[in-house]
Amino acid sequence: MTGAGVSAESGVPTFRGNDGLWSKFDPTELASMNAFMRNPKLVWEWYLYRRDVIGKAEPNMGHETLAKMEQHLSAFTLVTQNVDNLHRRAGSRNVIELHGNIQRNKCRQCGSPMDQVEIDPDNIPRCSCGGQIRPDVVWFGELLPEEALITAIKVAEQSALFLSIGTSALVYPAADLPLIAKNNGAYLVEINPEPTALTPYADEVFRGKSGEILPIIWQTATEEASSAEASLQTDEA
Ligand code: BV8
Ligand code: ZN
Repeated sequence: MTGAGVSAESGVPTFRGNDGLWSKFDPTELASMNAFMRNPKLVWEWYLYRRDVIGKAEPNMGHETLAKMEQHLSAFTLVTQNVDNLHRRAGSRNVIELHGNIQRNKCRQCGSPMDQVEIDPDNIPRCSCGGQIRPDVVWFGELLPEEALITAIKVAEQSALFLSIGTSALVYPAADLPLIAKNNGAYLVEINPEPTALTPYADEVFRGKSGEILPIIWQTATEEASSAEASLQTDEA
């Protein structure tokens, strides 16, 4: 499971870091339905600003390594709290987006997708049903997409290894997933330069940047796998 920290090395500010998005704004001030009802122009300006930052960002070695893992491992699932679409741009296919995707729009009323609509914060477009167009992300106080959450819980329950990468593990119900995995026997690994709420429960902690640590983990794992393969062949020979 990944959080905003995975995109930090791509230049996308995290939420809680000192350069974080939240340092200037309070999340409930902007990432919530009542913020949108109170001031839809401000909320859309904030999302258009973030879309612009994300549009200029490139996936980093952390995103790319997770895409490689998906290609080479039979039982691998990527769950993300991020809405920045960088996992898909790095080549990940089966991405469970718990909090939606900032590149998508939807109608606030009927929920129909409205991705092609040009957004002018001063004159927010409406759906044919009359509903205002909003970003297709999960706001505070909103339920997560049911299908995504149910699948993520099922995968966490079945996992033998759960990597919590670049997340402060503060936002629920996403923050429940590593503990569900651990309570069902998974080996729990945290990759984060800082300690988090999850650190005390982790079986192993890599204290560093995911863009540096993930490639090393993958390199080591593939080297060990190929040497194990080689020794197997010599034994059989
Ligand atoms: C819900 C999309 C049921 C939008 C996001 C009162 C009223 C209502 C709800 C609540 C309430 N009190 C609590 C709640 C529940 C609330 C919640 O958990 N609040 C928290 C703050 C306590 N949750 C919800 O509201 C959820 N819905 O509960 O519905 C319900 C319904 C009605 C009433 C009650 C309950 C919805 C939560 C989803 C919110 N949407 N995003 C948008 O993006 O605009 S959350 C947003 O913040 C992100 O998606 C992400 O999930 C979260 C940020 O967390 P992180 O990803 O962890 O990022 P953060 O900056 O915190 O940490 C970055 C980490 O990276 C750090 O640890 C840092 O050290 C590390 N790092 C930095 N650099 C690197 C690195 N790591 C690795 N490498 C690096 N280079
Ligand atoms: Zn509509």
